[in-house]
Parts: sequence; structure tokens; C-alpha cells
Amino acid sequence: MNVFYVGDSNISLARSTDSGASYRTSTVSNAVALQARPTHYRASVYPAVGVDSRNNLYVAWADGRNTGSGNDILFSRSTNSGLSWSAPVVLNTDASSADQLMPALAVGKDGSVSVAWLDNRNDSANYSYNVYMTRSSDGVSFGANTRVTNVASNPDNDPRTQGSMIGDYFAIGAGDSTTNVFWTDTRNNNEDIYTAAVPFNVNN
Ligand SMILES: [Ca+2]
Ligand SMILES: [Ca+2]
Repeated sequence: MNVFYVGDSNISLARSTDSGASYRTSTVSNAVALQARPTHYRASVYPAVGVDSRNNLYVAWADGRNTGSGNDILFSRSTNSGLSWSAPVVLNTDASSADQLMPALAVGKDGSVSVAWLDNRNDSANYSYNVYMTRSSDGVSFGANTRVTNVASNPDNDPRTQGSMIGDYFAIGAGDSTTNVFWTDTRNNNEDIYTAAVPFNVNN
């Protein structure tokens, strides 16, 4: 059993191999607080996690460490049950200062790793978001970023909560031939649940 949590400046893992009787803790990575951003929905460095059938562990999170890049999506994996973790890599490949936030992560039956997130790269005001994703067949090398949405969403375009929790319910699942992404979309002037099935061979 793997429990991931965030402290003041770290993402950590508490792992139990005796049904929760005892835990071993380890540090996944340092995590740098999100940079200031123009949008005002809540966002955090909370990790999205997954495990494959070989017990490899995968973590993605939004992080503010990259000056000039806005907030980015970072990724790390462990192939030894969390004893050590790979150096974090940035999954979003835009060369901009846009924010990427709210990652969701899924591991397929084949061991592939898919990560989707909220991405402002298409809005020069760094405000409205699209959903982007990337997929790795081996947990190491990721394919090109794929834009999942065809219309951007203004996070404030919600009559109930003005988008204050707009990114909380993004989700992703890995099927046999598609990655299935679910997100909150405001193109219809309120919040709707949208989904798209992204074929594995689009970019990965
Ligand atoms: Ca960024
Ligand atoms: Ca609605």
C-alpha cells in the first residue's frame, strides 16, 4: 500500500507491505510552491500517482521551480518500490511562460503511463485552459504533447462558484487502445463534464 503526501517542501511516500501495520517513509522529490498566476481557482502541488503490475511507481505534480516557465508538470518514477526516484522531468514541452496545472495520471495494463493536465499555452493571457496529455509506453520516454480539447475554457465561466474549484475533478483512464480523459469544460457558459478518447497512436 502506497500513500503519497505533501509536506512543506517535499512529496513523500509512506509504503506498507504488511497491510498497514507499519510504514516506511521516503522522499519522492522536493516540490516548489506554485508561482503566482492570474487565475484564482485553487491549485496545489498535490501529486497524481500510479503503480504498474511490476510495482513501478509513478508520480506527476504541478511545480513552480522553473523561473520564466510559469508552473510546469513534473514527473518522477521509482523502479525499486520507492527507495529511490528518478530526477524529475518536465512533461509539458511548450516554450512559454504559461501555467500547467492539475495533472491526472493513469497506468495501463501494458505498463504505459499517461498524464493529462490543464494547460494555458494557447492563451497569451495565461488564463483560459485546454487539456493536454502525453503518454509513455515504458515510463521513461514520453511522446509529444497532445492537445485533447478543441475549445478552450475560461475557468471563471461558471455561474455557481466562478470556477473556484475548476480543476479538482479532472480524471484519466487507460484503455486497451485509447487514453480516456475527463475534464470540466465551460464552453457552454457553465460547467459540463467532457471526455475524449485519444488513440494510442496519435503521438505515442
Ligand atoms: Ca509552464
Ligand atoms: Ca452543465
